[in-house]
Amino acid sequence: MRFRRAMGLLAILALLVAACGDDTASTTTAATTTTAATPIKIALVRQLGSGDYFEQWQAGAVAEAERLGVDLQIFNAEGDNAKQALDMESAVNAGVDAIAVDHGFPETMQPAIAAALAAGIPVAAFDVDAADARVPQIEQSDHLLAQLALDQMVADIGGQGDVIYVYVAGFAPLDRRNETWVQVKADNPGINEVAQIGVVNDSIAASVADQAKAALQANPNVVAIFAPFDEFAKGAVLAIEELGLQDQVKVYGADISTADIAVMTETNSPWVATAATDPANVGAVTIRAAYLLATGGTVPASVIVTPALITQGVLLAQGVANMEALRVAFPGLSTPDLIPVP
Ligand code: SR1
Repeated sequence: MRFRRAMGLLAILALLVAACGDDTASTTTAATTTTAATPIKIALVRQLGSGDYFEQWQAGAVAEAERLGVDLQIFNAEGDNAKQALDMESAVNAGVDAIAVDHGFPETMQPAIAAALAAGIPVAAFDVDAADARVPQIEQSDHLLAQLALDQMVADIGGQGDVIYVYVAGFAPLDRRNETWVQVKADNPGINEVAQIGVVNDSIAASVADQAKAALQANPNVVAIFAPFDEFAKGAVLAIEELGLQDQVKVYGADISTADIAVMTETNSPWVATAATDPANVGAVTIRAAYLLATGGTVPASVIVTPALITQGVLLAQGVANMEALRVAFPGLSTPDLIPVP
């Protein structure tokens, strides 16, 4: 009898141990499942990273990556094109799920993008000509962007006058804006481009200011500077203010930031209009495109983020002093439904 009771107790104990074992097994399984669900890895390979536009753009990209639970690895070549090509190689070797390329020259980036695609890694491109139909091209409608600023300039100067143009060839967005400038000049023979200046280095505004000052001194009848990049526009403003020409020469720019808004709205600022998107929004759109590619979704071959014309008059009238207020005043600058990822 005692033996049977002991056996019974042993059996109950065995059942309890087995039950405990089952719990342990399911916990382990759950833990393993969590570990297996590794985040999507995206590499962001940038040609440039400094300056208002590029800093805001990256902040938007990082925030969107966080929202999507993406492991985002950022490479910034800081203008070194050979390094940007090497960064692409590093991204491929890191085995990321997709690559987002931000700016870059065709000669360095097209072979690098082709290599990434050959390795089975999808690529989304912002402001870089990938020359491959598999790579969605994201841009800010640079033709429209330039047209918006130039329409304002042509109206303000009555379609005629001496103009300084700020441009550096080779950057896809600037080349597209240049096509519009060429057309506007052809359509308005009274507009006389007296000087072309421009540099992209690690102190763009200061360098352009030096160039603009010399160009203004050599051309005393200039009435406007077309500077379709905010670092160019800031340089133009510095030169005009240093020469005391605020009442004679106006600046028509591109891009916007809180710092740009401050420059545009300071007393007697010559920067009277800019055509722009919200750079943070564009960075977010680009990350969503790369995320969809990484997860088997489809992205249109061409993704356009539409710019708006932002004038000094509107900023002052609406009391816009920073990007937060600008987003409220211009709700179209936010495009959460462009390349939506829930
Ligand atoms: C050097 S390229 C600078 C431009 O890139 C982006 O498209 C911004 O709009 C900026 O103007």
